[in-house]
Amino acid sequence: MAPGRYPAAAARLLLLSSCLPLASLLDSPRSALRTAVAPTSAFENVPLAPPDAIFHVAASHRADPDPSKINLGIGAYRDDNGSPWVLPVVRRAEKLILEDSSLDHEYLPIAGLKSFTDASVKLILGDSSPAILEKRFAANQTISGTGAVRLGAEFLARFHKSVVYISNPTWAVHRNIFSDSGFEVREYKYWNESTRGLDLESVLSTFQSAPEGSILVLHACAHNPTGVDPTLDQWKQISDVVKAKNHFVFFDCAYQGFASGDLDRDAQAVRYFVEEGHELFVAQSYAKNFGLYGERIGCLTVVAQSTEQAKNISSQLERITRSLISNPPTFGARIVSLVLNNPELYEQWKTELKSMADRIILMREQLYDALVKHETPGTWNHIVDQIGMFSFTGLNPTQCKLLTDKFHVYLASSGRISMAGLNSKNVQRFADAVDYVVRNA
Ligand code: KET
Repeated sequence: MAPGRYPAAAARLLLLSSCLPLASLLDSPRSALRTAVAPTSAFENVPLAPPDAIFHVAASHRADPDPSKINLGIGAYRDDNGSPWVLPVVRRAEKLILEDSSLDHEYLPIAGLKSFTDASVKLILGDSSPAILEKRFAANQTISGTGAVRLGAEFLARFHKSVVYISNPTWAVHRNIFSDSGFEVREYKYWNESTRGLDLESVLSTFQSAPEGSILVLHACAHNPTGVDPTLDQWKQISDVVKAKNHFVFFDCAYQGFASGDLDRDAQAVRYFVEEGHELFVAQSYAKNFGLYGERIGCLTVVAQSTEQAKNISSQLERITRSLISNPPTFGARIVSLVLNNPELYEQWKTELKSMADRIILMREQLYDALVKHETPGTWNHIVDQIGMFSFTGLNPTQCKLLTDKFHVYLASSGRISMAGLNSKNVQRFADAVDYVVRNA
């Protein structure tokens, strides 16, 4: 309640009652009394926030009655029929959970389900990571990847207040998370429009000239929205600058296994940085690689310099978690924990994860072939060269709008498409539409 509002209302009531005899106040119609004491709104100056770019695309797609509509907006996997896919291994785990009468609905510890966080650390860092062997890590279960980035940002706002650098372009929420946590947010140029690839020179020179100890937000793999990752050699160059300038790296890892179909390959940047001795944060999401979007299951993994530091950091993450969400939810954590800790389920998961990555790669090839066959003006190699869930097509906002208005294709105005929205039934239609807009807009 805003201070001052009620005292003002009370003063008005006092003035009213001093002018009128009490009896007439009691006699007066109730509505008049209510009008007389209504407090002024605390929200008079609240402006309308712009709609979220990605969720707005999803809502527009939902509202379109056209049966041939195509949704290439949000990064959520669809099968070849365009339907959400519950991984069979997740169904198996759900069944095991439902049949396990020893499970209850008690609160989890503040840092989450330990069998889940332990397995998450191993998944991203690798079993033989120096950070694990030297016991200098911490992990906190979070509300999916977004919650992990936010928890990390809240921690850094208290214990390492510095300038934050996010890539341009990046997942739109990065800027809001860090500015909501009180940071000055700057950008490093990541995308080279002419090569449709990584602008390594800009990345390195920005990091070189950034104030010492800056916080660098890096996509661990399958960069969103460009689908362009540094090679291992380029990661090495980035690591060298980070070391020289004592920067702090915050990896956002929302697509482990989705980029290449191989969990270890997609973790190579994080693991390289750990081997090089960097302290770091990694925000992990199980939305995409387990298809657990709505279960909001993620983890913030911390690599520290010593066991004692890791313990202290962990205690502070718990303190922050307690006031943000008290403690995290159980269901998603139980599913992921069961799968990661059971060798048979783990193997099944890896196969199913690869099948998602492979279908996306197939769609890249089919889209590329169709555009080449059309002789659509421009070069389209980037469609097959980029990796992960998204392709940064290079289509401009006018072309994107025409795709929606004329062809019922929904996508972000940046030209980013979620490859998972394409399937064997609509990829040709999409290529035809792209060919039309490129020639006409
Ligand atoms: N990081 C990145 C880079 C990312 O693309 C997403 C989601 C997240 C974190 C958060 O995922 P979570 O569901 O909190 O585990 N990206 C897709 C969905 C979204 O915008 O929320 C997207 O870009 O479509």
